[in-house]
Amino acid sequence: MSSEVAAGTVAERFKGLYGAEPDGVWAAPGRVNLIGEHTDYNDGFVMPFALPHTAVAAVSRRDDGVLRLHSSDVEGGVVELDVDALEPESDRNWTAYPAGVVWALRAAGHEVTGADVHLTSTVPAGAGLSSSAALEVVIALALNDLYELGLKGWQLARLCQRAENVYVGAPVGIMDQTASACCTAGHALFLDTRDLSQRQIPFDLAAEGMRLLVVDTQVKHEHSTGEYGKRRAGCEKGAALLGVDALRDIPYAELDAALARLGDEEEIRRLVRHVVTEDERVERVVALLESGETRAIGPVLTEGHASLRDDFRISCPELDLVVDTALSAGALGARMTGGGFGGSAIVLADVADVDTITKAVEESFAAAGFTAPRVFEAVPSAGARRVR
Ligand code: GAF
Repeated sequence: MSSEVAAGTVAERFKGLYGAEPDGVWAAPGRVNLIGEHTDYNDGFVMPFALPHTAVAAVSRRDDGVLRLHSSDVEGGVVELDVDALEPESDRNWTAYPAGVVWALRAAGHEVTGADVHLTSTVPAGAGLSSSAALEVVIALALNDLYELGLKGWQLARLCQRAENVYVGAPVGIMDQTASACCTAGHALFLDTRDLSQRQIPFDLAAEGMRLLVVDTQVKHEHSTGEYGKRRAGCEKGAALLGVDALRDIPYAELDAALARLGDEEEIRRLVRHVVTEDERVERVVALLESGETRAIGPVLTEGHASLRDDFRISCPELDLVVDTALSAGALGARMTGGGFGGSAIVLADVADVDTITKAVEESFAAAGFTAPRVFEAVPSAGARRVR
């Protein structure tokens, strides 16, 4: 169902819950990251694009300090909160994401005095496709419009990241929120996470006879649990040992010298090597796409997977199986995407090979005794927007 069609259903349900039409309906997408993994909290480069899957929210403004939240994706009724009483890390439910955005807006000095919200999302949860960022951004955009805050996409993304870091308590970077807020249809977003400067890179695989498949392994991941935070802390330690603000500041040409300076810090050395080489891979992919050599990005994606598996150590048997099987079945490139420890892989393939690859991956999962994966084609889609 498109976000525009879902808008009607969501508005209808809103009326049933709250007894009046919503002031408007907004949509914000999940994302796939083409390349640039675990570089965002190192001030580096990323290259996500928006999925057609969105969180869709019907929202009305309130001026009495009450925030009412309801989702048709979760059991339970309307949750009612007092905006003055919102407290970081006090909520372990889905409501922490929208409430966190209200908290972050108010903490930044924006006078947001409440809202009625009903939402639903088609972004698969726990699949590494940014279902949380979509939830945050759709609320941020709705409140930005309803309270006439005049904030730009990148500013909303920063506030959503703060909501997730401080209110939810997950130490994520800025990629997912910026992707949801700023991506445009038919493009991948080349983002410098240090200053949030952006370039929209045309990415129309269909025109070139290729497809990008997303394979959701159905292995759920959770960022607020330890491993993501450990990698982040390890990267920060690496930057401190090397005397730079962030690993972004280690030039690729000086990587070997930097690694040598890390002495017997073997684990830190692996993290640093991943981040520095990954930034270089993003720049290579941008250069290839801009010179029309789209097929040639395949091996760079695959290199990225090896680095995440062997150096950053955040893959899992299911993700590795997708990559190995897809490559053996003729894929041009494949890698895990997102935070890791489960979630999804992406596969770049010629149209003619899509069915063979899909079947091979499904059969390999069955043979390994893994839960059947969910495979779909990812088309670069629009970023957050008002749909009604
Ligand atoms: C998750 C985080 F939310 C992002 O900020 C990013 O670090 C990503 O993992 C890894 O590239 O999606």
